[in-house]
Amino acid sequence: MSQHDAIEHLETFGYCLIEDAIPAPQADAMAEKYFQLHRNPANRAAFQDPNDELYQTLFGVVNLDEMCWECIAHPQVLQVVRHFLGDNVRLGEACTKWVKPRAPQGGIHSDSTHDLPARLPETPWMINSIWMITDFTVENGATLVVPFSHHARRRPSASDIAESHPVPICGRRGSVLLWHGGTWHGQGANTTDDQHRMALNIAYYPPWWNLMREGGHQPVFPETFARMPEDLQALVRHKVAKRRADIYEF
Ligand SMILES: O=C(O)CCC(=O)C(=O)O
Ligand SMILES: [Fe+2]
Repeated sequence: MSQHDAIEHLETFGYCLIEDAIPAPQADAMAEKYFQLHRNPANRAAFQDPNDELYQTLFGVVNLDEMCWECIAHPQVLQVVRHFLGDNVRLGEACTKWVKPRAPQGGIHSDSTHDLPARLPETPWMINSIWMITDFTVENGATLVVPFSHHARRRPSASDIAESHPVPICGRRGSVLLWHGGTWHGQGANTTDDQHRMALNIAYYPPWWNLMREGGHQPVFPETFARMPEDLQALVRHKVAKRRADIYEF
């Protein structure tokens, strides 16, 4: 898909898929590392919900792994993201999301809308992305998306969810799915007994967004920042700190 087609697809349907944005062997190396990071008890404090065994989100990956840096600053992705959010986009957070065998489907939701009015803004406030670190399949918990739902300009109600038809976005590892923050979506159920879905989730916001309001996000440590290439530094310089409490409100 060309950049132009990707932008048009996201505008129309609320999401787009960029296939094979990194080679599969690179995704495999990342998968090995991310399963290790999730299994390391030292990282449990950075889980979104330490009590959810079957669906684990690990925040602060940017400090734990350098392989994700290339994804955060990926030129093809940034071109799409900048079209919607402007040149001075910022990284919200990069986190890994592991859907384990027998994990139930997640709730269908829109992203980062807790501070927004019921009638959501026409201007996009966030573009989210999820890198397929393992292949995404219908069975292993591929992300579900409700096409066109960003045009509704509201959070999905219970009846919206009951009446909507989420579609799983499947793809080879190394592919990346992008969506508008207002697009209704959620993680799929993993109906297998032995297949693990690993993803790298990277959220981008415009410079006017109050990132301090995002729960669970971790700072980029100064020593991490110092090692980064300049194009990546430009995306994260607003969230450099030694401790989470120094820059986030909760
Ligand atoms: O894990 C998934 O497939 C979806 C995660 C999600 O809802 C998000 O990253 O906003
Ligand atoms: Fe989400």
